[in-house]
Amino acid sequence: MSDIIQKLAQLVDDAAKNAAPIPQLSLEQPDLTVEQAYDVQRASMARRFARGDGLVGMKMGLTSHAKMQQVGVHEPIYGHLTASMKRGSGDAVQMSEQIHPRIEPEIAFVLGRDLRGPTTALEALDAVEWVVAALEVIDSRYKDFKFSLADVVADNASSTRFFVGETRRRPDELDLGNLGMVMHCDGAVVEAGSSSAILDHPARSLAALANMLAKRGEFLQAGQIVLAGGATAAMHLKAGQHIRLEVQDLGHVDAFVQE
Ligand code: OOG
Ligand code: MG
Repeated sequence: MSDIIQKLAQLVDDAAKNAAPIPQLSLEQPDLTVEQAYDVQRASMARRFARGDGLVGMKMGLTSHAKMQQVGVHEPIYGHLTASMKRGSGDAVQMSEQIHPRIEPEIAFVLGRDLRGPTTALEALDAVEWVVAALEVIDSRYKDFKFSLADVVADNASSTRFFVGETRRRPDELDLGNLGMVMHCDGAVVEAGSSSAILDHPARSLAALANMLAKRGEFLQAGQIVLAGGATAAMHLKAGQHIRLEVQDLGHVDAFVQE
């Protein structure tokens, strides 16, 4: 099996590196389990790390009904975030480096201390130093953005870029379970929602992540950033767009889309 895992890891890694879509892995490997798909994800990340990229945090995905419905997969998943994916507010994403990117509004956490599962949402929140607004760009490496649960897990949960806002707040300075979130494209509102859409409270997403990692003997580390998952459906990107997410009490974060 480990040969197959390595082969699949190379496929998703090359697809991401070259922005070239591939058929779903599940077509050739219908028996690939979700646990094996996480092995593929880790093996593909190891390839990136060997090229000099570094881990900066983790992302949760499919933590809102809107997101689950949009992609037809109904279970929360996680992926790894690396330094080369990270952008600041006002930075750009290049279409030439993507296949068919979409963008979505997120809440992100910066951890002040390590967080190990098993844990509860309340305990998990205690490990959070800062809460920030974030935009995530996702870019499934599969043709037509279509995938099974195992496919999307193997593909590092479609992650490609994330933009972090500059306004930082302590969790207790916010009504974290119900922050208004409005995403604009070129000045027009395209999606509006609330942080409550993220598993009823984004801290639940953080705890769920710590608990999933604990099953593999892993944990979240102080200083890492965690994306809690899109609060609304994601929007297709086109060159020239200016995307802005405004989050109640968390300011805004901007992403520009270039050729
Ligand atoms: C899977 C990744 C989902 C989120 O925030 O829900 C995700 C996808 O939609 O391609 O990042
Ligand atoms: Mg996301």
